[in-house]
Amino acid sequence: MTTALFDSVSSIDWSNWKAKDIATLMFIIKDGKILLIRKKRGLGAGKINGPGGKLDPGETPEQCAVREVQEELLVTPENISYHGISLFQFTDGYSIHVYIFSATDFKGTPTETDEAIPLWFELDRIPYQEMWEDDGIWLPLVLKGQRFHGKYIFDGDSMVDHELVNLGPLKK
Ligand code: 6U4
Repeated sequence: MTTALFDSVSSIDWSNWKAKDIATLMFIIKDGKILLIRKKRGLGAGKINGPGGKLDPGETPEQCAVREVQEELLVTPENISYHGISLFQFTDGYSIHVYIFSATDFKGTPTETDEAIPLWFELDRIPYQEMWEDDGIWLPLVLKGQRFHGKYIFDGDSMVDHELVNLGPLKK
């Protein structure tokens, strides 16, 4: 018999928890629209998500977020804000710690690459049904300029539990 190790947020000792991967997400929001991607490979391939990816050695989360948008969409985000973190524990043992940023401007033209197809959406037409299940919980806080801290338990593509703390407006 196997016992689920991770079945709820409260079953985890978060003070000693360390993610297997550290990654970032960057949401460019300009002129009433948000720039998302159809992810072509990696974790969540096929889903719509923000651009982002895993931290390279020696870079800060913000540097990673900018680099990933440059690599995935050939644009450089500008006027960046930091919103907070999302901690994901998967029931198979995988875990990922994601730093979340937004930007109000960018340089360049969003372009399809091997990793991603750029997609603009009106802010009231975000395709949550094609995104990770947690996005519907915290992306509205990004749109409202809020900071937050979230913890999520996933069994494959299904979210089994979560806890989200709203930390208030962005720091100026
Ligand atoms: P490689 O090919 O290793 O460079 P990379 O695109 O860096 O891949 P990958 O595929 O491991 O990273 O995916 C990590 C990305 O997936 C990060 O941008 C965070 C995002 N991500 C993972 N779980 C998520 C979730 N539950 N909700 C969400 N984004 C998630 O919105």
